[in-house]
Amino acid sequence: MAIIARSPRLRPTPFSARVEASGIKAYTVYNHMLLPAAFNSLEDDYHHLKSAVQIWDVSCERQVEVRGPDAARLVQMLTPRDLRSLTPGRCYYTPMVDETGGMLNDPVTLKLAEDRFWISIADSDLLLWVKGLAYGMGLTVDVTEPDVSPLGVQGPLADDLMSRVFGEDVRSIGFFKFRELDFQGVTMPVARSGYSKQGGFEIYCTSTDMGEPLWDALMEAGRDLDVRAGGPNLIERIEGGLLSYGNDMTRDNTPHECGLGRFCDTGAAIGCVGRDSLMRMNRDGPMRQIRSVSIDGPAVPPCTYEWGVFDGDTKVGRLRSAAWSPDFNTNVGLAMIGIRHWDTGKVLDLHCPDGIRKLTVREGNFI
Ligand code: THG
Repeated sequence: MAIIARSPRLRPTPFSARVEASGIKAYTVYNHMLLPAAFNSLEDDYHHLKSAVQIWDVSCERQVEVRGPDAARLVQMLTPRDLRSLTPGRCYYTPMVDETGGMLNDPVTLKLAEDRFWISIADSDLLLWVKGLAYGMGLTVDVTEPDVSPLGVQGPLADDLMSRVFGEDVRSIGFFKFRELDFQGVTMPVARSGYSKQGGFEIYCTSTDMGEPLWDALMEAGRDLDVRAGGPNLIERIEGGLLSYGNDMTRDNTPHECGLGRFCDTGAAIGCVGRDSLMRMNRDGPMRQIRSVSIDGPAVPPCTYEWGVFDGDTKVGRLRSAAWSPDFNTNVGLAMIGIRHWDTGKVLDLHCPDGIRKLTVREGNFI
């Protein structure tokens, strides 16, 4: 397959030189930035992620900073999650919707201070929507993309590695909480979060200049832990049911269709621009929803567009992500399935590029 041509539009990151030196094999593009997709191979990276610790260049999780007297009001306009309980030092997974209740992004929102938030975005230009709302509503806020690049430390040995660089205190950081910690004289929020189910941290590197020193310090400290460069792993994130905006969901989906209803308190989220639409739809519940599925047969080819899910001649859903899972010895996937077909154990036909395969709806995620 052809390579991707480089130009300033496809932004490098503070860690790009180190990622290249680590033998990157495949990138994807995310928020107009390079995101590592594979180093050794998808499967080798997967086994290593589940057994050791990896450093992830997730700089592409760009921050939308909202700062000023109207910051809290503006951030609540974006999401049906009730943010009154979001206190400084905490992170919330926050579905963000437009006025129709359609998903615009599914970021992690950090509250740095009463008047200052970072919205750590998935792959859509959320900054433009936030700036538009701020301007249109005449709000007193600054909406910017600061020089902040998250670096993930993911895997079962993440606590051991992080404690060597940031001190033993990191072990007591709670899930989806962060602390401002010092690295070589620069303060960086360090959160217990990340796009895997293996546990770990995200360091919000607050200066491009500190990117390489930070990467090097972690690699050096973790040599005996077999630390390696890695990235969000397609197989592991499907097993864990971690959704990918643009792959598993788009603006055509509500949070409830995405199974994100547990992160919504729509009635209490006064000011959310999608509140009325979501309240109307929530009366009856969604007509389709994302389900974890297994797919028979050998390893599926890469799912580059949605594959139809059929019950006989009737299209009842679409598969959005899939990969071969070595640990579960089957193909794992995430599919949007219609209400009459989404029951656990339901067997449907998946129309793959290489033919028709059996697809089974699961009770929950694999991990
Ligand atoms: N970390 C940060 N920013 C991000 C991501 C991240 N931005 C882009 C993308 N990932 C946003 N999407 C997600 C999806 C899932 C989770 C986080 C961000 C996630 N979910 C957990 C789950 O579903 O099990 C826990 C959520 C919770 O309980 O609050 O972690 O990874 N900085």
